[in-house]
Amino acid sequence: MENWWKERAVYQIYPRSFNDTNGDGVGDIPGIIEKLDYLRDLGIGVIWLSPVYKSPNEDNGYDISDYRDINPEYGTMADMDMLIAEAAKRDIKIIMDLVINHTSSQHEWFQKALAGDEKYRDYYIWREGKDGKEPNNWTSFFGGSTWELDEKSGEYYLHLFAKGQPDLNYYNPKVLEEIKDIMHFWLKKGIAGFRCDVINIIYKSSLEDGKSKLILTGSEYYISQQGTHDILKELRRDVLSHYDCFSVGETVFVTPKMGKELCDAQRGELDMIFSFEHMEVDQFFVKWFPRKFRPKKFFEVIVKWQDAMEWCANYFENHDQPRSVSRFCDDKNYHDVSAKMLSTMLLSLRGTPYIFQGQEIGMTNYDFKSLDEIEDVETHNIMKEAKNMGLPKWYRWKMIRRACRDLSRTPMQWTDGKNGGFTDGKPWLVVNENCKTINAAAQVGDEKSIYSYYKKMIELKRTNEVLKYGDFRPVKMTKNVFIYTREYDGKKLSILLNFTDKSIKQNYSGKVLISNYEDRAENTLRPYEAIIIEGV
Ligand code: ISL
Ligand code: CA
Repeated sequence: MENWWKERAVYQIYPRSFNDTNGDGVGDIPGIIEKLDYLRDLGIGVIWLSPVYKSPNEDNGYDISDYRDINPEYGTMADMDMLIAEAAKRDIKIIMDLVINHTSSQHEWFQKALAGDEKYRDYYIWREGKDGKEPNNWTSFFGGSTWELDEKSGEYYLHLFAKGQPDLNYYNPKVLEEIKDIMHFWLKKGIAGFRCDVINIIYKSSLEDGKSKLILTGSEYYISQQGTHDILKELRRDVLSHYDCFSVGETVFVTPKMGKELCDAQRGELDMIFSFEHMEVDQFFVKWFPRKFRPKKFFEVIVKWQDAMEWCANYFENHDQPRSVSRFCDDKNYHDVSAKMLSTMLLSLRGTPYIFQGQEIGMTNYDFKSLDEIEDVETHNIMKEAKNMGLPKWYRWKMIRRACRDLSRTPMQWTDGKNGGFTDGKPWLVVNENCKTINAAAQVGDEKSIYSYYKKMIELKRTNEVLKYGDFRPVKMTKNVFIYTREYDGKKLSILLNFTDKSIKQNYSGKVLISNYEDRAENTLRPYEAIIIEGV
């Protein structure tokens, strides 16, 4: 018996957009409880809950002002305890987001630091300016400098993300002790682990000027430094190893070599990581410079990571990424079949599958009409920069359509009714009008729906040893066709995927385990066809 976290499908909930029960237009914890049966029926074994902690929401909860309290918008601690208990009744485990690179600037620690309290000042990273300017040339993930002036002290503080997200100082051992306490607090409540936000950049080995201009300037001094490895080992030794839990690291700019080190069981750091390379095939350097999606490149990157890692965290979507059916397939003419093809792929790769809310019904990117419709702090910051750089409007909109994080954050589409059944009030972010046709209510009872297909794939993955533990081997990668095998204990499955709207000649034989078409076409893969066969 391997670890349970290798045997379950994970479902990511972005609470703000999941289900609103009190009509304030914001999803909440009682709303999640209400939908637990839906998730159990789908076959979900683990929920990854994006942050529900107290937060001023400059970055929708990724700016935490109290790690031991619940954002009142989402409910109370009693609601959270109830969620954990109700999920457990349905054999669903919950992992929480652990955001420890930074806190919110509203966190008590930072407030005390601003007030000049020596102890808490040392929880963050402060520097004097240089020649009347920022201490170094580092650039933020969300645009502009990583430094913000604290007028009162005349010093700057470091923030790799938004101004309201000051970075913690891991040179101060007290900070890590605080983090350990917070982790114990939640694990004792019965949660089953953490998704560790930007965990490979928490330790900054130097604050010198950075060299790179192509990716973030300064990043060579914080990506996967030895100090981070040391912290992760300590967290495993002092916290995680005392519970039945797992950790998945969100690791930006990670290479296969770094990934292997972070997940090496001997070293004892993380259990698995989210890598980014497959999410970068449709961009030049950074996501804001769009590039045409080429399936072959995507296949190659997937193969590279399947080969490199002992165990992968597979995902095609999350709250920072566009909807996969819009991005990699055809969400208009082949919506149904292409969403099912992606499902086939996601759940037949080696590793733990992560499904982002709405992916299981084939939700699509929302087509934003104006900047006023967008809430995301990152998009607003970058658009200001793009405008100042003189990029034309048509190109700025191209950037938004490729990279805006709100593309996938629009509320979950439950029904074809008002606001897609998400809220009775005014939704915090616009609901996609295609909820009229794409919604859970229409799909749950329909054997042929995308939802039902996900359900079948999840069940197949859960019960089939080959799909769970089989070796992965690429067999064919052409411009648009990807064929690979999984092999275990003398048994072999072949997975055939067609990433175009054209039929392609392809021989295959054997018993079909699952397919997104109802019949079989000899020697052909039809548009976006996906087949798993026993044999070759
Ligand atoms: O979308 C991105 C920015 O261009 C990603 O690089 C993203 O910022 C990066 O993956 C880190 O994401 C995580 O940490 C951020 C938070 O805003 C994201 O929502 C979270 O997933 C800061 O906490
Ligand atoms: Ca609400």
